[in-house]
Amino acid sequence: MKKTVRNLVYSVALFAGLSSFAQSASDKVIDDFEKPGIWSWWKSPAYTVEQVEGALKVTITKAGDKTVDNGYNTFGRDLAAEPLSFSKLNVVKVRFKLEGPEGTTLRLDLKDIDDNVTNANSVVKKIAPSKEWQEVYFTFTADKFKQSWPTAGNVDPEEIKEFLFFVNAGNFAKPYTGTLLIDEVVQMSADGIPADKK
Ligand SMILES: [Ca+2]
Repeated sequence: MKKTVRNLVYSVALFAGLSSFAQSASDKVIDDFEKPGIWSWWKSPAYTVEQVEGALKVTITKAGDKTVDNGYNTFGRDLAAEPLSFSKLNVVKVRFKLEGPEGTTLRLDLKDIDDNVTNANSVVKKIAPSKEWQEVYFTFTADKFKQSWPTAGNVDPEEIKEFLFFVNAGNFAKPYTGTLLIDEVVQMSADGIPADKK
């Protein structure tokens, strides 16, 4: 009897867990910022990062200004403990809110275990301020796995160990100051991208 009750409790818990799993089965949540503490995120001097109400709050100061990191200011996540394969799940979805007087750009580069970075054909998205959460999708097709700086090379899509985000990268003439909130970062397949967000 006890065992039956325990199994029932377990089944209900499992069902509840599955029901709350709103993503498609193949999606991989990289971070949702719900657990206390920020794990494996790092930043350059143009940013401060903190955890606020289940999101990563990135306070941006003059990103793109050439006097800081040559105008390519990054923050990112270290995935080295479990490198990711991008052969099937080749899209990164970022759920975000931009608080700022105007829009800017968000770029995502991937770094492999040999420190090669997808910077030859970088994936850059325009982002606009909003009161509601929005989603932006970074798609890494095969042509994106190339490095041009500091030397030319290939990036291994099977062994990605780091995400590097850039706000307003290289826009030297107009540095960006504002706040970016990131609610969730998800690795997913290209079929999951809504038609209007491709
Ligand atoms: Ca969250």
